[in-house]
Amino acid sequence: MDYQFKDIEQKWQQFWAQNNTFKAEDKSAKPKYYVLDMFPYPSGAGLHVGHPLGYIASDIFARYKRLKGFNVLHPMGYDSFGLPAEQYAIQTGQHPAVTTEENIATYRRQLDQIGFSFDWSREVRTSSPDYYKWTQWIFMQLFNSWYNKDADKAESIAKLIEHFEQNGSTGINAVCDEEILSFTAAEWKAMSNQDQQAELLKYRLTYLRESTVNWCPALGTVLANDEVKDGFSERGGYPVEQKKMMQWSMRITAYAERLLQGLDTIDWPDPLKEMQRNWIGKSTGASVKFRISDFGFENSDKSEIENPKSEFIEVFTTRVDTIFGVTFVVIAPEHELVASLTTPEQKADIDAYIAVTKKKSELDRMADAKTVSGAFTGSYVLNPLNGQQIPIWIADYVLAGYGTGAVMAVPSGDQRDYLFAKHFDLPIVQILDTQKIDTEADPTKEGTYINSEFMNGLYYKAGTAAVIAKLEEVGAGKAKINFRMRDAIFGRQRYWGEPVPVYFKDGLPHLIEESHLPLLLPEVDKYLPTESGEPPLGRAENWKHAEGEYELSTMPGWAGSSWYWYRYMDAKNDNEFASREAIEYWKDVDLYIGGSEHATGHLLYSRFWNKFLKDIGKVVEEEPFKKLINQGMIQGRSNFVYRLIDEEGRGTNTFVSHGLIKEYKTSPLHVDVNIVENEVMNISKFKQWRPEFADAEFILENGKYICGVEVEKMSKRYYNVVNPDDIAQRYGADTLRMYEMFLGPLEQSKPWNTNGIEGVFKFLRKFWRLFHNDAWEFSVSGAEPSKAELKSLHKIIRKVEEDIERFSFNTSVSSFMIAVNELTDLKCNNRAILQDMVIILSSYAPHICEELWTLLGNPAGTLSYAPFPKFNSAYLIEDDFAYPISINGKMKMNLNIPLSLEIKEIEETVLANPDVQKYLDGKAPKKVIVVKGRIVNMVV
Ligand code: ANZ
Repeated sequence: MDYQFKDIEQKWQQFWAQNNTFKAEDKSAKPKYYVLDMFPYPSGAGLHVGHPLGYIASDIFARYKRLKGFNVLHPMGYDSFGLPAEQYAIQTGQHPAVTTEENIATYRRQLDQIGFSFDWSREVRTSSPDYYKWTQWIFMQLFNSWYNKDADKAESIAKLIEHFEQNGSTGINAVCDEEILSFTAAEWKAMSNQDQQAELLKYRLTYLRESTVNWCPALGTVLANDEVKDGFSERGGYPVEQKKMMQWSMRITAYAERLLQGLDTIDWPDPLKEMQRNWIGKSTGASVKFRISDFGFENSDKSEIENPKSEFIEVFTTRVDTIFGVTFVVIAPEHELVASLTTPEQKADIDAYIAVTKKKSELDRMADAKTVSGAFTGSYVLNPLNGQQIPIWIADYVLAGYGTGAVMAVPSGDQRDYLFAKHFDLPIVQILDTQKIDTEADPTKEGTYINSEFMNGLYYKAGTAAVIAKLEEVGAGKAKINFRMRDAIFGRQRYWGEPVPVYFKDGLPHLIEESHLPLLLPEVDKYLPTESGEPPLGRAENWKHAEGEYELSTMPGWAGSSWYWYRYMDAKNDNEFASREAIEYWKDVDLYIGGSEHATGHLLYSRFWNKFLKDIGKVVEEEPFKKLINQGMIQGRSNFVYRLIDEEGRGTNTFVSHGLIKEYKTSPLHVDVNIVENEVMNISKFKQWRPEFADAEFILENGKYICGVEVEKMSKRYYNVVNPDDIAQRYGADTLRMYEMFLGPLEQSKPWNTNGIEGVFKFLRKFWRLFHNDAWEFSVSGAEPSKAELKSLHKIIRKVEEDIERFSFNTSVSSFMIAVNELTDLKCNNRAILQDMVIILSSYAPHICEELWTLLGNPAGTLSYAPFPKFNSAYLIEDDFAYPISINGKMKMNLNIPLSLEIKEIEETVLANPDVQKYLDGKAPKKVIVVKGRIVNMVV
């Protein structure tokens, strides 16, 4: 029979499903291998051909590992909470659970059609209560933990309370809020429960705090920084503004150093690691305290100034060695000391400036490095090392949330400080370095020179270490490491997410009982905020904890995806998020494949939660994903038609073929790529495509309408979306799988181009042909394989093994084609050879291989666990050598001669060869030189 891919694929997909072929064993004597895909958000649009790229690669790898004798865990699920379903619900009133369910069904159908070897018995859905029960449970563990810097790990709050009861707050070295209280054990015990709880909240790993957030009024929610692009929401493109709100936060900063160090232990792409390093943003420097001087208040009415909150302004600097060049200090407009430092004379200026700043987002503030703005507070600080008076300014280039929100400005060292000094006419002091000792004042240089020395009256440039030592001595500073990373906001004012398992009593949060988990998402009448501006959960009726009000915000999109790989290990467990046994067996993900867009979101949060779960003894590995690969994007390949423009500049209903557009005035228009084949448009389909084209006319080339082409993002908007369903229908899943790999290296972005798919389809048919005679009857021979056949086979065994191990899937596809061509030329129909070929090809094209495996007479069942053929280098040893034959030093030809022949025999073979005789023209050579295995040279 000819290659009937439809029947074959359907048959095997059913077989795999019915027999749970890919169910991973919970316990096994085999070594484990965990291949994970980033699970999809099931959107309404379904999959396009770009989505399965990574899934196909991981599936090939998973199938290959099974053949190699591993117990493979290769699961799939859905990240099914999220904004789009909710937006749709708002528009249509449809419950997000219903649309999510429908979308999941579509995804599942599409995935099944591609023949993935997923273990569906372990499917997870983040929006299902038996899953989010454990997301809530992890939240509770975080709430019940604090970070002990001395132990460098999270510990239980109970342990912290114990310490407070015995020793008060002394001896605690925690990652916590800045304003913590100092107290004795007695004072702690004397505190009301309310005050104790308020204090503990400052230590918890998930905690409430007022923070400036990206508020998106149109979406009615707070967005993470990476969900905002240029002041608009990434999804939907709605305006985003800055707003202060009480928010749940996650103390990810506690893990900053470990998140950084861990990167050195994992096999991830370097650019991705670099993005995480930048995001974590470790800076080594110093914090310096500048005493606030009352100089500025002398001429004004001090009584109007509220009691200064602090005697110092603390700055963070990475260049403490420039401390003698400080000519002003700048604090962020939001800095808590602004009000107390502002003199009455300066108040109007400062207020006006703060009003302007409020309108700018942090990103704008950082991006806007060129325009200088700021205002003088009227107050001064003293340089701790030379007592100089230094004015205090506010400016929005200093960010409130970074370092201490205050900088010592050094115009001679820092570009922004320099521009600021020039603009406001502030002094610029050059710092003398060792080479400049003798040139006290260099008139060619701007500003005043100052010696940077403070020891022994000698003129040195003070080095960082010396300055820090001096600052420590006078109690004005110390070495400090600062991280750019901030704690992560963990709340959304939205409906379709995990409820936070917390209720409020007397203004403080309390966890619900663990036995009450999951805290179910309640029903609401509308998915919109309440009239009083509360999140949608505020609409739920009779949704109340016995002791107080439930938290109304839900968890952010990243909650459910920050631990899901553990759930797959033991997806049905009702008592634990996964059993100890399962976690100790599967440990971590060996190979993770997914898009690079998750570089600093999902992949950072997951590492954070993993480290936390390790600290509390629930998991065993410090890093969750040992190896990670980012697949490239598949871009769309758009087609264009060219509308003729008439004399008045109006568009007509006539379309000019691409090759002729130079001769006319036209304007391009996207056309559906599905009605174009090899750039030739199907005119009648075009007429049906849209009513306005029903009587379109065409200016053709050679009777055809040829379209233009461009590579763009694959998007509905460009009519260039190719649906894998169509490809699978037309060519089959095996062709689709191989073709997606054939497009190019996995990590690279590349345009989808259906033009080449025929070639892959023909290859599979040719492969099928090897097993069949001319009448398309299955027919293989039991004869001994020939050397040439064995050579072809072992070449491909080695190649495919090497390729898969280094994730080079595209190169294998071309090698398969070469191998099948070779075997076809050899007229190979040898069972032994073909059976091994079937196994090798099966991870790429599993359906056809399963069918041939059965036809070959193997016992009923699957080849998924057959042993991968063993490579034997002996078959590749060459028997012949193509000797170059030279006459009088000139190379004339190559001659294949068995390597086993000795010099005399080689000489005889050469001389007997009719072609050589032609060259010799009947003459006998004077001399024949034979170098065995190298060359034959004759002198005539
Ligand atoms: C004095 C100095 C002199 C500085 C010099 C730099 C160059 P990174 O590497 O990013 O950590 N800075 C500190 N806090 C800031 C804030 N909240 N907003 C804006 N800028 C801030 O950079 C640390 C440097 O950035 C610090 O070192 C400080 O300026 C500034 F020649 O202090 B420097």
